[in-house]
Amino acid sequence: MEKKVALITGIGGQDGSYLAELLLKKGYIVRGIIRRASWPNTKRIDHLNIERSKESAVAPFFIRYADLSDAISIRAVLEEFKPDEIYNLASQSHVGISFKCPESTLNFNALGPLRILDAIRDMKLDCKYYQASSSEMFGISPPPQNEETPMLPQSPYGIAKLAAFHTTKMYRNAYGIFASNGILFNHESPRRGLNFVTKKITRGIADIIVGNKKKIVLGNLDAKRDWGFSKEYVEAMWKILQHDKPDDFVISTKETHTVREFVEEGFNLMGLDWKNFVEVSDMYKRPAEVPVLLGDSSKAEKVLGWKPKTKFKELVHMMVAYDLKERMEQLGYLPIEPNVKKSDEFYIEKGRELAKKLKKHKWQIELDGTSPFLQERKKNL
Ligand code: NAP
Ligand code: G4F
Repeated sequence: MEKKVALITGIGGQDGSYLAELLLKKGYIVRGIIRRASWPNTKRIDHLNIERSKESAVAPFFIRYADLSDAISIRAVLEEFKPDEIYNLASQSHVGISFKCPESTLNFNALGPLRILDAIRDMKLDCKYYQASSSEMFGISPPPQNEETPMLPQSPYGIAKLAAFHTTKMYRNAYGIFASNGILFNHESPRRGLNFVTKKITRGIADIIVGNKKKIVLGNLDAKRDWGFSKEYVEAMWKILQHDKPDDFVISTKETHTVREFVEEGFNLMGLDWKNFVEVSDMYKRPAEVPVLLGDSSKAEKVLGWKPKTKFKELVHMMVAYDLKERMEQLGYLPIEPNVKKSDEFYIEKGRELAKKLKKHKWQIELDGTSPFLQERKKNL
């Protein structure tokens, strides 16, 4: 049987990288697009051998330059790859930044999907289309939110995603294109971008532990989010396109927690009181906020047989462990051993040991010579 070809936009992002791994494992030929400014920031997909892949029609993996704001570039990759499945994951994905850059957010996130869908229609491509829709579209609709919940977006990002959501449905209804929406609630991982709140917290904790940073400055600690694990959510994306008909699905964990709880859980893992290390600033508050997201993904469970495994505490544990490992290796607390696999608990335990050296309430580390880098820094204090 001929291998299926999948095209992933936003392949260099958190979800794109996990989805590429999943599809390659399933035997797909995987193609991706990145925009010019993304190169060489391709850390999440470098292990897939971008440069070494031979660019032939049957090569398992390679990428091209294209941009969702450039319809010519989109048509060129569709023409070249003739994909069986398109996963449109590319977007300006930061809600806070969408208030600062509303016009480009709407251009990429609302018009980008329109450009792809219209090219599929115009070129008469026989392919399935997945749209990365978002729980941010629900805005201030009270929880729990499911496929029937009214959408009342509160940000340029949410408005753009809602336009793309309806555009996807319209191309399905009007032109018979297999176009589906995954309405995904927040999902995180060690690969999460640095300015999303979960990663900012776990990276911040690791920085505090190694003496790189004194505090984490955050915005609204009361917001509640339904946080799942990205690697499991990309499986849902694939299942949505394997369903016998195009449809829209909420994907979530059915649990919600405040930002404060995330912070507390992370610092608790280190045996520290978060209140000594976190400051709140209006700088990170948004002009309008989505107060509570809590997804009801019963339809995906029933129709697709998809269910999340990783819940809140495991997610925090995994992300803190990853950032501790990275920082402790970078600063010489631990040797870099690429071929040695240690458990997450190992890094958490090492972090706890270092945390004991932090002087309470002073945000100061006792520089006892554990790390050669810190010894050097001590000299310059
Ligand atoms: P991400 O890590 O920010 O990845 C988005 C990718 O899109 C990045 O690689 C980015 O490239 C690329 N991109 C941005 N603008 C582009 C453009 N004009 N043309 C081509 N590529 C462009 O986001 P993610 O967390 O993986 O999320 C994947 C998708 O799901 C996004 O559409 C997001 O809005 C949506 N979503 C995410 C969540 C979540 O909680 N993660 C929940 C619901 C929906 P650069 O590296 O160059 O910026
Ligand atoms: O991590 P966040 O920036 O994620 P947000 O805004 O919920 O958006 C994410 O999830 C959406 C799904 O609902 C995706 F569509 C979207 O692409 C993105 O992946 O913020 C989470 C919450 C917000 O309420 C925010 O106000 O954390 C609050 N927060 C508090 N302090 C902060 C901070 N958010 C960020 N980014 N940085 C802070 O310092």
